[in-house]
Amino acid sequence: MAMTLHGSPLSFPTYKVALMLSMAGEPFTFQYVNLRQGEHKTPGFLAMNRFGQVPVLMDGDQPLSQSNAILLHLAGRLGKFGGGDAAGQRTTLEWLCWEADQLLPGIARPRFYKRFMPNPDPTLLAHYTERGEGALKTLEAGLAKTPYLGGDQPSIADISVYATVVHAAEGGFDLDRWPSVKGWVERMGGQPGVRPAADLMPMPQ
Ligand SMILES: N[C@@H](CCC(=O)N[C@@H](CS)C(=O)NCC(=O)O)C(=O)O
Repeated sequence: MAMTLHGSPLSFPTYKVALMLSMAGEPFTFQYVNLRQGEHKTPGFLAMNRFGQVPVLMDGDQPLSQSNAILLHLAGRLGKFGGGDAAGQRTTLEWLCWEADQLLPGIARPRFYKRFMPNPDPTLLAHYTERGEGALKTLEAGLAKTPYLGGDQPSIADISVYATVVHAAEGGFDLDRWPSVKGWVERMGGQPGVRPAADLMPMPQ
């Protein structure tokens, strides 16, 4: 049965899951969730995701939440992008935890303040921008050593991190300062199935 992804094309965590499905060649149906209208806090949505956030992936009648947990589920279920051997899987998990803790807030919050808030608090913007710059520095060091985060092949760690970093300019970050990151973004962009968020998750007309 085809899977259904509930979320928004403007959401980096939703984009991660759409990218994984597309790169794995797995067909899915997209169901738009209007966050402005609070559709993610309705009883029906909360029955799928106790956290009241997008994305949710319905795999059959099983609702899955937390984007990196969904990626791990899909890597096991589809047998793709899991990170290879035990050492590669450990490295992949380390990057996934770091992505949720450091990278996503560091890039997504400045992008949210700049793109969706009329008068963002400058202290908060500076705080998260500093975290984003620190995350890009960490990423630059990692990608100077190997072509992908876990080694020679892309894994769910690359998919998770790419979904955010490819939009870094929207948060005011300049990838020209990070040549290894920039090269990796180009390599990831050339992988089969990698397409912009709006192509993978068309908004309802
Ligand atoms: N840790 C979650 C984060 C998901 C998340 O932050 N989703 C945002 C959209 S990008 C959301 O639903 N925000 C609405 C809210 O938190 O009320 C994941 O990776 O799935």
